[in-house]
Amino acid sequence: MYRLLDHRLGNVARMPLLGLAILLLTLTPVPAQETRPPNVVVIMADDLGYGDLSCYGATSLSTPHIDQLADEGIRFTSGYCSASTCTPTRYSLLTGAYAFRTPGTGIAPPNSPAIIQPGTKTIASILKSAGYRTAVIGKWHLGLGGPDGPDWNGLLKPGPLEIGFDECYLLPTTNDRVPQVYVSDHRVENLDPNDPLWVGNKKPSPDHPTGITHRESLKMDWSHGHNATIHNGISRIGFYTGGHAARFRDEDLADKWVEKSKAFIAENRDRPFFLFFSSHDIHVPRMPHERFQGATSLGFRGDAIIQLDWCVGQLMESLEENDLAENTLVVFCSDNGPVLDDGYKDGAVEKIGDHRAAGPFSGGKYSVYEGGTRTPFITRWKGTIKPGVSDNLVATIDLAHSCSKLAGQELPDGACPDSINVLDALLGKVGAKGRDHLVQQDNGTRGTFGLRSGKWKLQRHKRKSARNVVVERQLANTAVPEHQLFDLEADPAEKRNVIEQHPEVAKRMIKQLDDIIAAKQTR
Ligand code: NG6
Ligand code: CA
Repeated sequence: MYRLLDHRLGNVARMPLLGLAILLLTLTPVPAQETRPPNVVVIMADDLGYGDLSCYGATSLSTPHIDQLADEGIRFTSGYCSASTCTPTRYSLLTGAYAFRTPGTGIAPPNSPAIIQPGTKTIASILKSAGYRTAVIGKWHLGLGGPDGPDWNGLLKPGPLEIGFDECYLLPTTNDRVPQVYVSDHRVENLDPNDPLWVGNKKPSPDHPTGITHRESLKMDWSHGHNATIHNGISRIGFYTGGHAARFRDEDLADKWVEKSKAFIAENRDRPFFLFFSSHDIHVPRMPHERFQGATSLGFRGDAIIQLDWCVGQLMESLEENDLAENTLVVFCSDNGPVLDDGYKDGAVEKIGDHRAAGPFSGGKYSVYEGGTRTPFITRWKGTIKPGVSDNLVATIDLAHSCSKLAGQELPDGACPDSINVLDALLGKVGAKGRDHLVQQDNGTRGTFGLRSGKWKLQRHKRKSARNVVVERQLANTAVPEHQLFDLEADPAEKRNVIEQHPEVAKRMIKQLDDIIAAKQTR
């Protein structure tokens, strides 16, 4: 009823009396479902692997809230993000375009300008034009500001608000990149103008303490990179000074995302909304709240998974409290596969035990092996989705097109060029098909790609080696031929290259990959 009523009342002021009378006569009850499309909540985890949840086979820890989501919805076994690092996956989630088509979409540095240009059609802008209230809460990592980068002490635009979000509450980059402040809409929150924030990539003064000069003072040591400015006892990527009143404690991030999300859900309970809940968990530095520290035997990496699971439980509770669980499509996904040591000595490697973060797959973050992009993927819509497990191929890049359909919107010409409408598969409709194929990329290394099509997986490497194979549970560079072909049904770990046995399949897929890369769009 909401949209129609709102639209009709919007015209009242401009109507003569007779028109008003006719309007009132026609204001007969309209079934709520007809005019109010469901809310969409996308929960994106950071660096969470296929095997990191108990509903995906983990036995070293238990994730009851995410497991419940899977029990009440669909757990996908071929759910993917489109890249094995953060920025390109997020770029594609929002724009529905493969990131490899646009240079400059790799991992964004602290002072990155906005990567998605104002006016670009995104999942948020499309849902907004369908009458949704739209918000992103949590990690952004898609740059802020014009070509000169973010004006940390002024207006941080363009950013999410210029590409379809009504509101945002952000960790602007990643938790391991400076600065550790919240961005609320266009500004750093709680910034004291007398203590301006400076962010740069060079040491601001010879005596500026860093992870190198003050290593013994750190509460978590670094292993590679991450040795510049120290905040909260943790040294980071990049340098910054000032903005002290605005700085957060890493331990409080999850609570903050939940608090802001609950408020957003409650405020918008009477209208359709889109919430992109963008968790920083389980990205480094893994520093969960004190109440989760020690929750698992896996160290802070495992404890951060428990914190993420708690967040999901809180969001689901909030939907129940507001009586919205039956009117909300929830999508749970990850932005790339797992990594153990990603720059800090947090015990992830030493305490891994039997835990297989990528499940049965090889590779992980940074890799085009399946472990890099095949990740947990769950949809739930109470009362509409029939619970189950699906082998349909679906990907985060498809959410833009699929959710626009859900909201009754046609995609504008040229928008979301690689986003396929897989709504029926996401909703578990009988006979629904997912994607036919998916291109998997790493951070954007020119020429390195995976192509999944049916049971087949083609890998293309233009470099002679790739950081792809798990060696003693850590990613390592190994020599690779230019093309490899794997039969994922027989060999999910991509250990037996069968390109010589299936030259016709390889030929077809090499051409298909070349054609997709050369094309402007695939939908
Ligand atoms: C890498 C960082 C890594 C992580 C990654 C981005 C080093 C040595 N490594 O450059 O720690 O920050 O970028 O991760 O600095 S992502 O999930 O946001 O893509
Ligand atoms: Ca990530």
